[in-house]
Amino acid sequence: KNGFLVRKVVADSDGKRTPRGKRGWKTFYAILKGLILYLQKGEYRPDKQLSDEDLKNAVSIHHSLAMKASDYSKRPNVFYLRTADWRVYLFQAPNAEQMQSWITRINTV
Ligand code: I3P
Repeated sequence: KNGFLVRKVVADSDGKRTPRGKRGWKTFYAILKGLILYLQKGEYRPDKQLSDEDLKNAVSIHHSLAMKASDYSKRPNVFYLRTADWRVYLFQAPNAEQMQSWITRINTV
C-alpha cells in the first residue's frame, strides 16, 4: 500500500518523549512493503529511489500497533502507530477511508 501521509513523531525508542523541535508535522509518500513502512520525502515520482534519509525514516511495523487517534482532535483522519520498541507516531491520512485502510494493512501483516 502506498500514499501520502503526514507524520508527527511523538515518542522515540523506549517511549521517550520526542524533544521539541522534532515534533512537527511533515508530509511523506509512504510505501508499505512487507514489514517496513518507507517514508519518502519530497516530490513523488513512481520510479524515485529511496534516499539515505528516507531509509533512516523507515519504520519497522513488525509487532507494531496502529489505531485511530481518538484523543487527538487538532487534525482529522489521524492514527497512532506504536512500534515494538515503543516509538510512537501520529499519521494523518488524506481521508477517513485511507486512514482505515492504513490501520488495517499495518495491523494485518
Ligand atoms: C511542534 C509542532 C507541532 C506541535 C508540537 C510542537 O514544534 O509545532 O505541530 O504539535 O506540540 O512541539 P516543533 O516543530 O518545533 O517540534 P501539534 O500540531 O499536535 O500541536 P507538542 O510538543 O505539544 O506535541
